[in-house]
Amino acid sequence: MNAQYAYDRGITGKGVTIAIIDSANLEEQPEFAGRISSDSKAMDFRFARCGDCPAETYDFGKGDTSGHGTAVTAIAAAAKDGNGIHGVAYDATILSIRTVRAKEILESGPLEPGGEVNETALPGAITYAVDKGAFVISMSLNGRSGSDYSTEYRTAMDHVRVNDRLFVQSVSNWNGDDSFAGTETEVMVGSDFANKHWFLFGIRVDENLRAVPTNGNPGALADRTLSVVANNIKSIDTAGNVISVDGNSFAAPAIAGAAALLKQYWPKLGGKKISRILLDTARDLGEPGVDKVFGVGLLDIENALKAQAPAASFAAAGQVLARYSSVSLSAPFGGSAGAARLGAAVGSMSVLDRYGRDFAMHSDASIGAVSSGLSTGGLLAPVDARPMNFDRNERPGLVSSAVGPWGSARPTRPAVVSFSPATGHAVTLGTNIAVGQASGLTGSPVRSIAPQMTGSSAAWSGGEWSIGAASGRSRDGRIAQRTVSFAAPIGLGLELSDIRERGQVLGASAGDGFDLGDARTTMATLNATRSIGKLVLIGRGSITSTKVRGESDLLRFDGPLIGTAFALEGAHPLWGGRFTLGLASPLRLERAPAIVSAPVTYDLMSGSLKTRAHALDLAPDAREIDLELGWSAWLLNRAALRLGVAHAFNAGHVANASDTAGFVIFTIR
Ligand SMILES: [Ca+2]
Ligand SMILES: [Ca+2]
Repeated sequence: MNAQYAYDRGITGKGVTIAIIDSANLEEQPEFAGRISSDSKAMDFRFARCGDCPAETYDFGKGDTSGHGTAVTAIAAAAKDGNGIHGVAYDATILSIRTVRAKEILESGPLEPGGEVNETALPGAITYAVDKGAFVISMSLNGRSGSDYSTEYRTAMDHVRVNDRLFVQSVSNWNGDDSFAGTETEVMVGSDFANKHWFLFGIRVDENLRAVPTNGNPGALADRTLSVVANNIKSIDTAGNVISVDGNSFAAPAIAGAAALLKQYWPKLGGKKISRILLDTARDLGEPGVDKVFGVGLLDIENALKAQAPAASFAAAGQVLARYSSVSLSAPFGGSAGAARLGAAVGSMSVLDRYGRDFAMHSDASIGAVSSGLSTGGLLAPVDARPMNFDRNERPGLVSSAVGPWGSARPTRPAVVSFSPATGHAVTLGTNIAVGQASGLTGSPVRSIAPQMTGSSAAWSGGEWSIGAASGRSRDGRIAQRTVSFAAPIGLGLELSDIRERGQVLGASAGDGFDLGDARTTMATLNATRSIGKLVLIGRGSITSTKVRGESDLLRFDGPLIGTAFALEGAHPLWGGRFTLGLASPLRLERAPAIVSAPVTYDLMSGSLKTRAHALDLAPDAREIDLELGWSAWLLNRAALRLGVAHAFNAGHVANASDTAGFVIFTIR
């Protein structure tokens, strides 16, 4: 019956009361230790010792003379204690109700309990079970109607219905016997079937799921009948020894145990709904559909515990969770760390199935992240040819022009022209050159936003002053950058950049139908250069402010995004070249307040979604620090050699991530 699925989820029937109306008022014994309700009792046996004698009642107290009640109870709820057997709901509370007649009515003295059912006590037992909080009542008995107690039976079952409990009964063990027509069951359920939604029949099948020929049948209640393997199964005797048992009696308590498992997990569900779930999720046996041999089919607890809704509804729920999957967060947000944070806020929700049961659903799709690994940074970006040996003391006129050897990697080839309008002054004009690339081995602080922007530049320098301007855009046209820079003789420089992104925010992007908005970033960078002997120290610090407009309903930024970046570099002549040691940190957001529409509940049947606005800061916790080591030299004034190695700590602003890259670049002009 696939109950392991329940146990694996900690569903064991704990806290749910199963009433067993049978021959036993169970004594404490290891299989039921601590779980027999103190309300357990023997129903009074009413009798008269002779024709004229006054009516008496007799209480048989604790015990189980026939052993039937013990064996039935064990199927529902014997302990999973490593000994003997265990019941379906092995942690359930047991309300043990003994309904037996006297073995013999004596003229005087105490009576002995017999094996026969005290039918007059059954309606009272059912009512008592409901009143003492039993959710499910299992009764492995049958009987003909026509007694004086029909009204009581019907009233008792009405009591089950009104309190939304569940009554489970076994079909007859008599071959071909209709267990409904003309029985107390018909009285209880009603010829009009008014109480059928709170009633289940259990019928046994053998271990090969075949019908047992001697079974009775559920008659008109086939659609309220579940099959259970109850032939040659293990139970216990009154001494707790394992025995083999057969009979429909053992089908009903198994169903009661299954109902208790569902009740534990969804306490709000009543007998009507839980029985409906058990029936709907049973596995059809025999001829297709409901039949009198197997009822609706084999009890399947695993299936009953799973969300039930059309497959298309699950797919639609998956789509709801996947709405964010096209989002890809960039390095300033911490890449994968930011994606994990956003995913935690929006990656799961409750789904309600056709029975109103809630299940946790998690997204299959994760939010993407753009790596900011060193390999995507400045190290391996194409290096533009520059007039690297320009000598500002040359006479005025055109002094150099250069075309880089990486032209094939670009739609057009980069070109740089420098000339000297007056002695000591230089003007450099460039076109199709890389824009936004900073010095330092790991490249620009905004390298992860726009690793390759090309455009034009103009710069003038004279004395120790310089002024420059550059503008460029990315190959896909989504990012445009304009920069002005200024350097003063005291070794201080200021650079202001305006970076405009279309449909992305600091490199974070999303797929079709999810517009992150347009971002405009202002970046201010302060440069300082100082020479101490042959050692040159360069420091750079940047601060950015990003405004986002026109974003999605699913994700919007609540105020400007503030980020920082810095770099320190020391350079010293070494081995005929220049040795550099650098410490850098690429752009990292310090503040990125976002409001996301987080899915909360999705109704699989109606498709309605409840969301809530969830505020979170998408700024990363960690900060990437890059340690850079490099050496560059001109060889014969026609070729340049650059080599270096860099290691990133907390790479991509992800705590404890690391990245290492090395490179050798040989340039021939
Ligand atoms: Ca056991
Ligand atoms: Ca069938």
